[in-house]
Amino acid sequence: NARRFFVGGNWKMNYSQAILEKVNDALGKTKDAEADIVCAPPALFIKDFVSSKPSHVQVAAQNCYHAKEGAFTGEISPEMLKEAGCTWVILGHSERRTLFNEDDEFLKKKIDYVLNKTDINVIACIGETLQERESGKTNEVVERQVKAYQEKIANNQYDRIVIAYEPVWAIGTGKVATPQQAQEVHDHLRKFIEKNTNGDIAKKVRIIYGGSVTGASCKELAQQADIDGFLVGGASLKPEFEQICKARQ
Ligand code: G2H
Repeated sequence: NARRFFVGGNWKMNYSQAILEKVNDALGKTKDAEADIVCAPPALFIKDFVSSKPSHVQVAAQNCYHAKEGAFTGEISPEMLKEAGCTWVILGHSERRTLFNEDDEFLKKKIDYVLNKTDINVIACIGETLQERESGKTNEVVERQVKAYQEKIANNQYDRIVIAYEPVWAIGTGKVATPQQAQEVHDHLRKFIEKNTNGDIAKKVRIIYGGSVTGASCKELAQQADIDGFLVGGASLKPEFEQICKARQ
C-alpha cells in the first residue's frame, strides 16, 4: 500500500549500556527509505539515545502528562520531552491502561494537549483483552477507544498520529495475532475512521500492529493490506529489530 511503513520500538522499562549498543547496532543497518523508525527508551535515557542513534531514527517517549509544567510529581511534560529530542509520544499503551488505570477520559486530555499545544506526534494505542475478544466485543472495544482519541483529533491532524492496534492477549505473551486476525481489525478500524472523518483521511492514516511481533512473524503481517507497520516491545531490543524494520521489503 502507499502508506509509509512505520516501525516503533517500545523499550518499556528496560535499559542498559549493552541494550543501547545492541539496538544502535541493529538501527545502523537500517535506512530511512525502509520505514519511519521511532524508538522509545525509558525517559531517563532519552538523551543518551538521542546522542548515539543514527540520524534517520526518531525518538518517542512512552508516556507524558497534559501540562507544560507545575505541581505534578513524577510526571514529564511534552515540552520537556521535545527539548530532550522527542518528536513522538506513545499514549494509551495497554500497560498504562491496565497497570496505571489510564482510561479514555484521561487519554483524551493527553492527546488533546499534545496535538493542540505542541508539535509532537502521537502513537495512539488501543486493543481488546482476551475476555473481550472471547465474548465477541473486539470491535466494540476498539471503536470506543478510537472514538475517544478522535474526539480530539482535527481532520488536518491525522498525519501526526499513528494508531497502534495491540490486542492485550498478544502483548509480551509470545502469542502473536494471526495476520488474518490483525488484518480483520485493521480493516474494521479503517472503515470506522472513515465513517467519523472521510475517505481521504482513512486511506492515509497509518494503523500499525503490536503484540509479540518478531523477526519471524513480521513479514506475513506486513503483507496485509491494512497493516502499515508495527509497535514492537521485546524484539525491539534484539538484533532482529533490523528485520522488522525491513519487513516491507
Ligand atoms: C506490545 C508490544 C510493544 P511486545 O506492548 O508495545 O510489546 O512486542 O513485547 O509484545
